[in-house]
Amino acid sequence: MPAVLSIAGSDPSGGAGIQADIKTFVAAGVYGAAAITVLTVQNTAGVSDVIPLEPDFIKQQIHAVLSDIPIDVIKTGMLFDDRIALAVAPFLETHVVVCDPVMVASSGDLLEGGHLLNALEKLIFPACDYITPNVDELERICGLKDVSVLDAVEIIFKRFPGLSGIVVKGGHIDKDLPVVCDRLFFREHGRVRIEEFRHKRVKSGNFHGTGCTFASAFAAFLAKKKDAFEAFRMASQLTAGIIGLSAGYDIGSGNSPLMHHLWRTQ
Ligand code: PXL
Repeated sequence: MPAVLSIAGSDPSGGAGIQADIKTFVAAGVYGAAAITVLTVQNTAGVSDVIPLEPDFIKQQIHAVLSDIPIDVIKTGMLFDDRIALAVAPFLETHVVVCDPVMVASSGDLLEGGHLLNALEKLIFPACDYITPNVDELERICGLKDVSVLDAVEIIFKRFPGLSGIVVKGGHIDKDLPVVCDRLFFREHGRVRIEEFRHKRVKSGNFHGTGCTFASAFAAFLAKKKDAFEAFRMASQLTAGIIGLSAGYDIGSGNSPLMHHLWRTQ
């Protein structure tokens, strides 16, 4: 049975974080486990508070899962600060890891405590196989403003020789165009191969948890032993499909979440 462990934060409104990850694992047809890093207080309108859990308690959760259940892929989400990154990092070495470098919510709320970027770079990325930034996160990670996506990717690949792939989600790029283009940059024999997946831009505004969903779906399809390109295409298709299905269903006063339960695998 393919199984994925998500190490991420809790969103009680069910739209993002651990809750979105678990729904995605079900939709993608894998067993899902979840170790919680932080509790947030939030709803569709935004995040109003965050309590990070004790790093030792987070370690115990991860150890309890990994020592008991065969996990194929680990997906990380909101790691929040350097103390949590330090607790999580040792568990990543032995697994395929998809890291969603969560720093800011789509509502604009900051999802980091202290020294997060530095901790991601020092402790987490060196142990990852894939990262799934949006363009804002890509710029922050590469450290340059107004850089092309390809240049940013090349800079990041140089700095992290163990990374196999960078998925850049297209939702935040060229927002006026009717098409969204997600891209996988995959390092193969010293070259970067680019795979693109285009889908219609949905103008719903129901995008809460889209990033969590994409990264979890990608991790799930890798756990199902798809290669990186197939896993990327299937994750794009699932995420775009659920965005489309969710368009007519607004819940909450703010950025409405995705309706994972409407997804049926063909
Ligand atoms: O979408 C990023 C994200 C990840 N994890 C948690 C969140 C959010 C955004 O709100 O709340 C827990």
